[in-house]
Amino acid sequence: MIAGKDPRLLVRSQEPFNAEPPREVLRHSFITPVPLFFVRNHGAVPAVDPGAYRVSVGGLVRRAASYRPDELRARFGDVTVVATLQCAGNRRQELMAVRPIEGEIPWDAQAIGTAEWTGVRLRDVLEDAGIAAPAAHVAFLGLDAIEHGGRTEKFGGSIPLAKALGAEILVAHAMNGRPLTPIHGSPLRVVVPGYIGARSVKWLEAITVRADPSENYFQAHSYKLFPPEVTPDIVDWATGVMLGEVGINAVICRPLDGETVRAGAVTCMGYALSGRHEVARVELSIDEGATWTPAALKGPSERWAWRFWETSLALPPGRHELIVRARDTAGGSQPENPALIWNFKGYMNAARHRIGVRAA
Ligand SMILES: Nc1nc2c(c(=O)[nH]1)N[C@H]1C(S)=C(S)[C@@H](COP(=O)(O)O)O[C@H]1N2
Ligand SMILES: [Mo]
Repeated sequence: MIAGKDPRLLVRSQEPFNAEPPREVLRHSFITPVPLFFVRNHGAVPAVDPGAYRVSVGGLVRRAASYRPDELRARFGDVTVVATLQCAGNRRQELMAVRPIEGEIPWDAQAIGTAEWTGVRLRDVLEDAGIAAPAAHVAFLGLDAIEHGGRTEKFGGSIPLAKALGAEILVAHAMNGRPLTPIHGSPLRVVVPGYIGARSVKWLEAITVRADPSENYFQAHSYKLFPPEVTPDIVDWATGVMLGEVGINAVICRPLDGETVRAGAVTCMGYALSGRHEVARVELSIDEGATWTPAALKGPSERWAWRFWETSLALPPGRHELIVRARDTAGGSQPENPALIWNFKGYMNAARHRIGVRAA
């Protein structure tokens, strides 16, 4: 196992290292301990020379700059934001059960975690540099080189300028009160709460203000959404929708799928999140959606973090299918089943989560 990571992690690939915690462990704490926080790497963790490391700010700005991490902190000051990061591929396994998906990591529902991120506000850095017209997007580039289709390119992506100016967007140097570990992006990473994890670029080398979204492979090609009828052989990549904001989602963490529980009152718990609005309501059904039992929203309520929920269901002896559904404060709801939103890259599975249990 990687230094500092928990041996209970479910390792999806060793090189590059990709892993997620077991589902029942994920629900133990609102703030995910760093050893249990999922890891998503597209390439090898880059070797960073701490003495030479700087992050540059350029593009459509009046004063390009570059900073060592200590200079950045001294100039702009630290803030801490509690935020959930969720990979766009979270819950891909359920999409794969609908129809195969080739060449992607089979994430269960734990490619997600919540941390206390500390760093400077991206907006302070941008305003200090002086945003110049026709600025509309902010691009990030990492130091890690990734091979795809015979080329090598550093990992990058971008977010709209309006999002980049939000007080929640950080250039972070710490996670849960400790310096970032190499695998989570040290010395500096971006944290974009409310957006897919891919925009939270690790090992940050450059911030570039642009008129258009980044042309990096991971913005312009990968991390795009296509309708269910599009397959890899017919895809026109230009027509894909660039992913950013994360919608309403909910997952049952306990009981576990396939578990045998004692018949009677069964405690059910899980997480829900919305990157856009707030989680308004979580409900469970054991009768294929004919009736719904509300769950209580539990624990901390932080604007950019998941919401924990819990309820008790009366389960008579026999087999049961538990379904969870959530709504956000704008009335947004979840698709009824993953077949409706299947896409050949396996992104953004926010269908109602189901598990099977036996009560005895
Ligand atoms: N430089 C770089 N940044 C990156 C990645 C990467 O491979 N390289 N992966 C992205 C993806 S897809 C996700 S989901 C998050 C995962 O962050 P974590 O590994 O700290 O959990 O990092 C993002 N930032
Ligand atoms: Mo991701």
